[in-house]
Amino acid sequence: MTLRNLLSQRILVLDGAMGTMIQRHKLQEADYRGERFANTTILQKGNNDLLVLTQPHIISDIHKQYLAAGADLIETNTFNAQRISMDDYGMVALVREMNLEAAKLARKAADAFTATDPTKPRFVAGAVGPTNKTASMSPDVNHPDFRAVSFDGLVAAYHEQICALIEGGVDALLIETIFDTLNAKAALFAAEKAMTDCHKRVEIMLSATVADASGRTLSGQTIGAFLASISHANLLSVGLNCSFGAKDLMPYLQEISAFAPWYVSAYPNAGLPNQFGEYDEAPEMMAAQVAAYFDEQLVNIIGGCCGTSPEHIAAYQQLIAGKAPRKTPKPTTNLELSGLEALVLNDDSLFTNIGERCNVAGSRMFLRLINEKKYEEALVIARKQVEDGAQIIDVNMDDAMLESKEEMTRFLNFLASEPDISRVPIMIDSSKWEVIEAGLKCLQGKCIVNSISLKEGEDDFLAKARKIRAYGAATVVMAFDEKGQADSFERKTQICERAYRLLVDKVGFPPQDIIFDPNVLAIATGIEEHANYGVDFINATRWIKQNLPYAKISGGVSNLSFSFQGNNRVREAIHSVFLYHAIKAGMNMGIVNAGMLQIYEDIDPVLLQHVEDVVLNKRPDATERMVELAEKYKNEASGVQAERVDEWRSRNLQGRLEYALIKGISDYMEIDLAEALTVYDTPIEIIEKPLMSGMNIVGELFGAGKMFLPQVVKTARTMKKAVAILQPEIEKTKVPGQSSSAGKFLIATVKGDVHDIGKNIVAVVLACNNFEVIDLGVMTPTEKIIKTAIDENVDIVGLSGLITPSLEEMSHVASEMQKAGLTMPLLIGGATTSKIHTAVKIAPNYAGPVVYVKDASINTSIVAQLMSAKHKDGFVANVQAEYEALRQKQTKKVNLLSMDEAKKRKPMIFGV
Ligand code: B12
Repeated sequence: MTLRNLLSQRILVLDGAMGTMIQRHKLQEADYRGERFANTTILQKGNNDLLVLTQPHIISDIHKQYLAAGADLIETNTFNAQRISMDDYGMVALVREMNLEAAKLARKAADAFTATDPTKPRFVAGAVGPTNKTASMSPDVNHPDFRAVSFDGLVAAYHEQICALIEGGVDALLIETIFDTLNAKAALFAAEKAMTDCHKRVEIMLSATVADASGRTLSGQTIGAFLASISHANLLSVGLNCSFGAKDLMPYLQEISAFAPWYVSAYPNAGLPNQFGEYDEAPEMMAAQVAAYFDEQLVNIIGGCCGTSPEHIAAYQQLIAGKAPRKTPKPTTNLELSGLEALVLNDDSLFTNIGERCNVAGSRMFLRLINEKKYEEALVIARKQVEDGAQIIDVNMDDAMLESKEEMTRFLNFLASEPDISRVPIMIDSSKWEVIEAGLKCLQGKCIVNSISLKEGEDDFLAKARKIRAYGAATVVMAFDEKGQADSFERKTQICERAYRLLVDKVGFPPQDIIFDPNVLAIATGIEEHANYGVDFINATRWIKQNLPYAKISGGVSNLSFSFQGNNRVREAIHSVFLYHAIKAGMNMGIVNAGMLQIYEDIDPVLLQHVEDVVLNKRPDATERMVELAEKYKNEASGVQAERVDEWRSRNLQGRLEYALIKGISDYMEIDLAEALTVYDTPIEIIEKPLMSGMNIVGELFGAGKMFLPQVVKTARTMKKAVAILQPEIEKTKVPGQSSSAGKFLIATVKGDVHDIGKNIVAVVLACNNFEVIDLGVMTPTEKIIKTAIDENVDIVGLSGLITPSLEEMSHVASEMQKAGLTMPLLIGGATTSKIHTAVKIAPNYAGPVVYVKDASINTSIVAQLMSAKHKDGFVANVQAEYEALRQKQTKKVNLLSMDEAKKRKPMIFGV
């Protein structure tokens, strides 16, 4: 029976703490040294890993206690047994021996228990700790790019340790207490290498630790980002250990459990140590908390970390009887990338734009700053792109006068120190493999390599692809082969298909991690063969989408309009038209200059016609006609900046406000809003009528691919500015003389959602109605909402959400509120929410009142009724009756007919 087989049948129990069990022996310096190291000069007290050599009976005895308590799986005493940590004790030379001995001790103990009862086989996991150094962060505040340990240094240390553990006979490796995912990626890299070198495969288990209530690792990654970063690994299990006790670990475990395509483990510590350094959570207490993991079917492996003992393990062992293990979800076919946060791209995702300004070959300013070693200033360029809506940042250091490899490493290390920037995934862009590899060694997140190709033949292509996989990145594949760059539809599709088959069949590369760049080449060059380049790209994109499942398509958009350099109006129009058609054909992402995109709908009709002709190669004289027309725009500034002031300023008030919003022009907001205040009854009406109508147009254009994210970000800023201008006016509507609080209102945009304009408006309006508003901001985890609701004893909770996944998140918050025993009203709002969804999917999860609210002004009256002792019950009863009716109606709708009945009722077409 293998570990994997057994896991498919039941929950397995892992052992508990080693360190705190050793502490019970109150060992002194001499005990640690034993006879063998009596004369060593460095103090050894605390070097627990050394005990496998100096006090092996103590370690053996702890293993046996855990096995006797029922553990199926015990860990070797090797948490720190690698050269990086052992350097502190001057014991580097003993690393191999320690790991071999530790594995043998655990093996012997486990085998002895298996021999007494072969129906319960026992297994050994080689413990591989995080080391005492972190590869993603600088220990020196003055030098954010400094690293105390490198990826290569970690790989060498882990390789030595893991080889010895495998030779010593472990069944699995448990890479644990991960606080920096880059360290873990180095351990995974080393484990694969060690298994190849030792000609033996063992299972790999991973376990991360969350640092604080933010639910992130110490190096700043969310659980989702962590999962994406390790998605390349061939794992047995993933999970969480240590942290802050079983209860508080629950929400993070729920998240891992929902998504991880492997078995899930949890071995929390016995709470945080108290003021005396002791752990308070007794076995019965923890068992009760752990029981909740089983009830929710969250785990496949349970165990204990710091402060837990054989008594804890025995208690868990009793609990698992009859409990079903967690079911493993199907592996995803989404492209999952990450920086500090995850970026998941599926078939429904909108176009993803990649910021192109951190490229020394494309931005003179960036090149100058890198040349002058002004990294802090270069970071401003990266930050600006993220603020403007870039979801991935491309970094390129390919300049003949630069030490590209060193610059790539340094800049990526600097980037990692800026959470606002490093929250997005990075695209490592270079034509030199050594620069790409240097970049791969710096990033804890799952990044994209840009790019590899068949230029140097299959062997080179396969070797690079395997390396990329081992580092855990996705890759761009250029349509380039031994014969050169693909320029026709046939060549593009042929090369992409060949590359796809090689990657998928020979390397086992997940198809969703392949991003083809079928080459965006310049059109309208006057050379006839170039005329169809745009069309060939678009058609190749469509073909790839249809024939190479899950692969993505990207491209460098600005190349297309190269012939019109210096003529920004025309270039912007060409980019927008091209993107409009390429996205429809399936283009998923592109390297674009966010500042060089026109809104498709707004392109001057004559220009649009000419650009469509030239991009889609619609007529033989398209280039000629375009060149001729381009003359007209030559001296005009960028269409994005040069708004035709006169025309739109003469529209009516609603038209002007809408236009300003859609274009993101704030310059006239004060004047127009002052006028609006004389026209509309209340300031809130201005928000809800003309401004909202503008935002809705933006939403429609965005949804139809006619507006791109950076443009929407600009719009959002303008809307926020408008709300800020109106805020003092809204405050003036405050009822005078009412000083005491009308109640406490907690409001939050739910986890995974960044939209906050609507939420902020609701908060302002409530505050003006004398509510004490607690605003938890965006991306709020459920547990934070619940904790604040309890701690602050709020009267009402309001959730905002604008993207589809928020709907499910809101249902989840409702059920967690129910579990926490809350009863206050729950209000649901935001563009994607609806009365029907609230009634059918959210309200049934929560016994307290649940009310869908369409907008901020209705909210005021709803809240007033909910706070009124006189009206509350009647109002709630009405809402509940209405929602019940909606649920009934919905149930009827989905009641399907039987096959016979359906046949009977088939429509009579042509009398048949
Ligand atoms: C502006 C905007 C953005 C901005 C947000 C900036 C910000 N700080 O909020 C940016 C550019 C960052 C953005 C990003 C994205 N967006 Co967006 N965005 C919009 C847009 C155009 C307007 C939203 C808005 O602010 N409306 C104005 C406010 C005032 O309206 P409101 O929020 O509905 O609020 C009112 C009421 O609903 C109510 N209310 C709201 N909340 C609450 C809460 C309570 C308790 C109560 C009582 C009432 C209430 O009161 C408010 C005032 O009356 C909408 C389109 C649309 N029509 O909604 C798309 C839209 C919501 N976004 C969309 C998408 C897909 C995205 C992205 C995924 C795009 C991408 N590829 O990355 C990302 C999401 C990232 C994430 N994880 O959340 C889609 C969602 C589709 C879906 N069903 O999932 C939309 C619908 C656009 C579309 N048609 O495709 N977006």
